[in-house]
Amino acid sequence: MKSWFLSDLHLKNMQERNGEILLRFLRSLSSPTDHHKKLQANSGSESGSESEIESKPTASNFHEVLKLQNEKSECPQHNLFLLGDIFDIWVSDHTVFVKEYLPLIEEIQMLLQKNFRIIYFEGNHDMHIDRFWTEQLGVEVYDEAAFFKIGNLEIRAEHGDLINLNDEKHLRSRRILRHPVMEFMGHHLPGLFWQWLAKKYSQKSRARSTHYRQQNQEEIRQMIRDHALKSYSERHFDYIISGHMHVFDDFIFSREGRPIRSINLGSWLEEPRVLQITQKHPESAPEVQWIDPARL
Ligand SMILES: [Mn+2]
Repeated sequence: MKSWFLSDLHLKNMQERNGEILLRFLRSLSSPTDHHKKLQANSGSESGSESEIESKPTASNFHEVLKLQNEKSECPQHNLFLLGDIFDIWVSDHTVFVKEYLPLIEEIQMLLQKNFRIIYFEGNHDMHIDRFWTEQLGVEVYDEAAFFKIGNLEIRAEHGDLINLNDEKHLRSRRILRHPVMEFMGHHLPGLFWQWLAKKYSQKSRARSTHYRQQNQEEIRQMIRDHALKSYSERHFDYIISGHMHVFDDFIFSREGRPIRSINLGSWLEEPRVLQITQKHPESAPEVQWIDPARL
């Protein structure tokens, strides 16, 4: 069984580079055979020997996905975790979003048909999405941290917008946007209105937050780790995985002689990245890999 985690693509449309990279990645999950063929074709045209090709993490990943697909009875279900802010804006079930991101929706449907479990955490750019993603697609949607048992691992997953408790501006807007009145407006005001509103604010806030992140990388990393420790004291886990902060971090600390891993997925705006956790047998140690989906 494999589980993949990704977040913070902030896709404006499917034509942008990360949109294409995401589609290619999802296709590699739903039909690994085609990609395997393509890979073989590529290896023929490249000057590198087969062993060099084999040494690329993406290539070996394909072989494994392929193997797993062939042994379907042993791995009834893979998990895809979308940890929020996948889109620059998605509110409720408005047609404007469904149309804009249709190729992605179709890939998601394909994966669901192939018995993938898809879990979507709302971020601060995708809100009240269950009306489409759960009711029409069948994706599990969460708007706060949740725990998952994957093999022998206990995983806490969340978008991560509660990591920085000093960001009062964000916390206030989170409260407002999740208020029942706003939820009502989210469902009833036209999608075009939300798209317009998001465009209006996103450029300004992105420029500001990018600057802040560059200046405060170490401080942000510390926040991510502090949040992991605090969360662990509330309820134990093996991994905590989040996004939102746009600062990649993969850190292991130890509690009661047991390793605890704190991961922040960073953002595709800096670098496309997918976390893959492979559990060959329920009791075996998990294999953790970072996949560069741009190389698929
Ligand atoms: Mn966010």
